[in-house]
Amino acid sequence: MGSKTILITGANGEIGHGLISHFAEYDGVKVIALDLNPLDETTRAKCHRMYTGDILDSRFIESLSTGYDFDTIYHLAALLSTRAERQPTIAHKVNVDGTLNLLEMAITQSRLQGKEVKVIYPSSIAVYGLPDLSVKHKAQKIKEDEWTEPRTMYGINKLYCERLGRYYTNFYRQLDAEPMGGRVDFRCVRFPGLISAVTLPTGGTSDFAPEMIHHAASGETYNCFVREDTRIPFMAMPDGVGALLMLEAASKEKLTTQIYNVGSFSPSAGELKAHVKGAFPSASINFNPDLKRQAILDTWPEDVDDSRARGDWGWKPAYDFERAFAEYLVPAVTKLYRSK
Ligand code: AKB
Repeated sequence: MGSKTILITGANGEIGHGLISHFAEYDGVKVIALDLNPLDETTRAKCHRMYTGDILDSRFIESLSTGYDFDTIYHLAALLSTRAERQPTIAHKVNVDGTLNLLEMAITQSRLQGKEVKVIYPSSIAVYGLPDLSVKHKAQKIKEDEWTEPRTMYGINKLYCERLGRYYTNFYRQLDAEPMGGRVDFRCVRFPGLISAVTLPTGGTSDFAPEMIHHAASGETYNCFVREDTRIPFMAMPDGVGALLMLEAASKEKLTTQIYNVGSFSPSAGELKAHVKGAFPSASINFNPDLKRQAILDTWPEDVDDSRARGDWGWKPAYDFERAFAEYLVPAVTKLYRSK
């Protein structure tokens, strides 16, 4: 992989942990981790340096920039969709102003180093907004530029930040008499709901899938907050981490866009329940829809068309629905709760 310095914001989340473990295997790679909360000792030991700080603190971000020459910034820090709906102004600050601070830092870094700095950004299926269920059913796998009419603060934030990323790459300060130099190479994947066997997400609307699996493994009853026929795309966490790494590694000439859908499997909540019951027969799962959260999920697509990612940079998930359960989720969650 050669030597490089990588900044990871939101490093304490599950994607951050996955990236840190991956990069720890390469001698020349220095990871600088940033999060509001300190990392556990084992994860911290895999980083060159860990900073506890806020992406909204532009002085702090500037001071990071003077200390390192970053080749790539993985900007993961965000407030997820349900939480963002409850605290919209805070979400806007973290999700938008935080991203702006990081893009500004990337452009400064790029100028100082005289080369492009990559910004890898996880967006979400929340950028889509289908008007009603019949359109959702008819639309099936939707393409990147279809139905981008988000109805949530989080979806709006993500869509806008995708556009900010494009602006910083293609049109930054386009009226300046002299080009200032410095370019950001912004690359983004739109994630489906991610399911981790190790941690439970907080504050997302796709959380019903990981919650159902973790409750079953821990022997707790789960009152699922969606209808049984709810269908949105999901992905096993290792594929989520893999998608970001593949997109970072892709050669620029092959990229025909900066924003890529990535898909994996797309079960209904009822099909999820059947799989969970197959693995944990005594699991107690009831459907008790929260109509407001349900309304958000009804605007998200049933599935995404990820042919651009497949064609441009060879995207292919390692885990389909069966394999995700059999080889990743069930063994790992069983182990997790056995040891608790
Ligand atoms: C959420 O539900 O907010 C996220 C997402 C689909 O982006 N998991």
